[in-house]
Amino acid sequence: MSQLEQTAREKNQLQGTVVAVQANFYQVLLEPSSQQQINAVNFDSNYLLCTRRTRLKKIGQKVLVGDRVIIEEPDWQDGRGAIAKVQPRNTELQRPPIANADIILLVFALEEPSLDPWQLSRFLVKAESTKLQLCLCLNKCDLISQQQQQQWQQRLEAWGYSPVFVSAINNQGIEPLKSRLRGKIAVVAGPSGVGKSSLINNLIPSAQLRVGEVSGKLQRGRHTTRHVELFNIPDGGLLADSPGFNQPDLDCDPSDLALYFPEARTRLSQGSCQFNNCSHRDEPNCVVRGDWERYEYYRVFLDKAIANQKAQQNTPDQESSLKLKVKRSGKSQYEPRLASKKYRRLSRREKHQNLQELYCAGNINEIYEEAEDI
Ligand SMILES: Nc1nc2c(ncn2[C@@H]2O[C@H](COP(=O)(O)OP(=O)(O)OP(=O)(O)O)[C@@H](O)[C@H]2O)c(=O)[nH]1
Ligand SMILES: [Mg+2]
Ligand SMILES: [Zn+2]
Repeated sequence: MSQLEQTAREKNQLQGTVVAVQANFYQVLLEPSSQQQINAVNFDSNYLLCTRRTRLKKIGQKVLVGDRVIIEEPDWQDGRGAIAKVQPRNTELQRPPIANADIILLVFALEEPSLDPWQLSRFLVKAESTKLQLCLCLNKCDLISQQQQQQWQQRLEAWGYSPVFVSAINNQGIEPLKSRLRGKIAVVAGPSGVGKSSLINNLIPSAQLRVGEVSGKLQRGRHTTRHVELFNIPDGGLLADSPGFNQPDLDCDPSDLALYFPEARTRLSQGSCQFNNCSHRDEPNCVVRGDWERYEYYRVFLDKAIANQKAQQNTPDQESSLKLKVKRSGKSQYEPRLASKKYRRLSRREKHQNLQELYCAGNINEIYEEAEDI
């Protein structure tokens, strides 16, 4: 038993993970360390519906889905509790707002829609840029032959990935996938229609996500747009669905791009380029440039990342740096915007911004922001 667990037990406190937030209520999944206390009172659930202590409100401590929390004074009769403390976060994503995510479960289909290596690479680069762990899951393997599967496997291994081949409809590969997710908080990402919801329903039958239903032109699953929720995988692990999104932007720092290709990372770990700021294009004595399949992708993505960076530098975002102030006289003028809560937060958590695009589809941001501010 850890020191933390021991202290918690002595103080009659419980530990848990927030799995859903709605209005001022937090659904908390109690940790196995609390099982003794649960058994002692014959409580028949692993969940407590909690509020947040006023003290936390006063210090502006937000509680996010994924937060590990300490609950005090559980009311077992009503299944209620109060969150007294939020443990420090390991990671924090803005959209969807999830704390402590460990791993991105990137789902693509092998067929229907057919696997496009360029689109897959865009998602991979985006996911790599979050620095979270990555699990590549290729679904609908029932639609291709054994031989085709082997070809993909070899090709992706050469890229530096070891994908899990699954079929959400006939259970293939589900066990290996479960073992990769055990004990982790995973966030699902991937384009629309690849079977993300089907896969989650397979892993967690009680999730009952809608399948094959695409809402409007934004093409995102309906269930996921309402609120963020972590589903408990019966064999261990927590999983959040996310809306489908077809083309993440390549908006990373161009000089970091090579690090998001495992093939280039390997080459850079084995040697170094002549120039520190080598862009790995035409410079002499470059260790990255070479005969690997996705070197061409790197070049194309690099051009896009550079163009993206230039476009951002050339168009100062008036909206974000200035605000329109209407004076009493009725006249209006632009004034520098003081760092608003929203912008301050974004810059502080820059590291995680990239991931947002894996999830954002249109106005889903507003929906999340609203939910967060309730
Ligand atoms: N053949 C086959 N079809 C599948 C499999 N998994 C899902 N499908 C089908 O693929 C379609 C899309 O599945 P969804 O689970 O809704 O896909 P999604 O990724 O959640 O899509 P969005 O919510 O739009 O992002 C449905 O018609 C599923 O029945 C599979 O393993 N094999
Ligand atoms: Mg879906
Ligand atoms: Zn180089």
